Amino acid sequence: MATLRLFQVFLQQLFMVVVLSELAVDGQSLQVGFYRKTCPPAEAIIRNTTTPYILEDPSLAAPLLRVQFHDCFVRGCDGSVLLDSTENNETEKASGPNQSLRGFHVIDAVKAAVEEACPGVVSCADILALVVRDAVFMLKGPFWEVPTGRRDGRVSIDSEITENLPPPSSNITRLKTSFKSKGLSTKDLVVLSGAHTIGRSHCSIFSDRLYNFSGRGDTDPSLDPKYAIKLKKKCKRGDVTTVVELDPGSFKTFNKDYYKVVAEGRGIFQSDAALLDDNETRDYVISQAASAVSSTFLKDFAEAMINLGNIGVITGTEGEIRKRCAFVNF
Ligand code: HEM
Ligand SMILES: *[C@@H]1O[C@H](CO)[C@@H](O)[C@H](O)[C@H]1NC(C)=O
Ligand SMILES: *[C@@H]1O[C@H](CO)[C@@H](O)[C@H](O)[C@H]1NC(C)=O
Ligand SMILES: *[C@@H]1O[C@H](CO)[C@@H](O)[C@H](O)[C@H]1NC(C)=O
Ligand SMILES: *[C@@H]1O[C@H](CO)[C@@H](O)[C@H](O)[C@H]1NC(C)=O
Ligand SMILES: *[C@@H]1O[C@H](CO)[C@@H](O)[C@H](O)[C@H]1NC(C)=O
Ligand SMILES: CC(=O)N[C@H]1CO[C@H](CO)[C@@H](O)[C@@H]1O
Repeated sequence: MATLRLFQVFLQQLFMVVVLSELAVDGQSLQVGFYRKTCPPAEAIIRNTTTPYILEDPSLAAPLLRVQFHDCFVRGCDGSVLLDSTENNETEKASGPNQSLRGFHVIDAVKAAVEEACPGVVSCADILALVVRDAVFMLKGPFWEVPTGRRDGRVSIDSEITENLPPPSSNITRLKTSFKSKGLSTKDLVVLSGAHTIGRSHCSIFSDRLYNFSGRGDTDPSLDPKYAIKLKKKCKRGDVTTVVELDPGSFKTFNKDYYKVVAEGRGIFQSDAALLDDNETRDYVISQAASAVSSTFLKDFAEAMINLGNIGVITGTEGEIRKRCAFVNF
């Protein structure tokens, strides 16, 4: 009898230890509704300010989504991509014109509106994550609750982009390694690549695939030959200004059509085509391409965006809450 009671006490204590240590971990991680007490209207202000921008120009949703990807892969989701260069520092944004990141004016406007209601409370890193969620939803994408509580970093360095973001010429091994190094799974890779259901690319980024794939004036054999002819008509050699849709016809609608594009050998980047070179990613591509209305893609994407948004976050008293998203506080 006594042994049994002892055992029960032991179990109870073990349970408490587990619960307490989970609470401790929770203290450092993000939570849905982090601003519920400190800035109740935050999420409504963010949505209300974002909406008219996307209504007026739906094509802004894509670059904003891409901005979050770049933010989270370089130094974690700490708003580092939002910082302007200074006299002494070329920031991540500095490679903006080349990488064609845009939509920063939306973030800055949203931040100004939030600051008016609750000065110094809501981080730019959180604002970016919430704006992206709202923008994707407006393009008929999924809705997801965004865990918040991120703080803003004070460092942003242009040269960190190359080592942290996989280039569009990446093969599947490189893509998987890159995502794994950020704590993301192979499933996250294939699901998040589905972001290429919206938006566009400059011809210059993939023109090697059309005109000089292996340095012998050839075309990438993994690209559907008929599609290659079409692309060559749009993208002449040396063209650095023209853009083409990543998912032609639905570049303003967030849906699973990207996987059909990839399955047909029409993915724009080698990194898109590479999803056919691994059995797990290929299975996903093929099944999404084939599935009719009952696709799991939107639900999968919502989950993967939460994983993306968790990368390397800083919380608690680390970092700061920026007053303006393009500048660190004095
Ligand atoms: C898997 C590795 C990835 C590679 C190599 C890659 C590469 C690229 C490149 C080179 C562009 C074209 C840029 C331009 O010419 O303007 C692009 C566009 C885009 N990417 Fe990715 N990307 C990847 C993953 C992602 C992820 C994870 C997301 C978001 C979750 C994303 C969202 C987008 C969007 C929305 C666009 C269109 C941007 C626009 O219309 O301005 N990409 N990507
Ligand atoms: C946001 O917009 C809705 C609908 O127009 C309005 O009812 C609500 O009061 C607004 N909220 C804030 C915080 O601006
Ligand atoms: C500027 O660069 C230096 C050295 O690379 C770094 O320590 C500093 O934090 C950077 N400042 C910003 C705002 O990124
Ligand atoms: C994939 O790319 C990496 C790095 O770019 C390279 O080292 C590797 O050899 C490539 N793998 C294959 C199978 O081509
Ligand atoms: C094709 O690539 C090769 C090897 O990188 C390079 O030497 C050659 O100049 C390129 N040709 C053109 C037309 O760009
Ligand atoms: C991928 O292929 C390998 C070997 O062919 C197999 O062991 C593995 O189970 C496959 N994985 C998936 C997800 O199909
Ligand atoms: C960092 C980088 O790629 N910079 C390039 C941006 O684009 C201009 C013009 O095409 C190039 O001269 C830079 O080298």
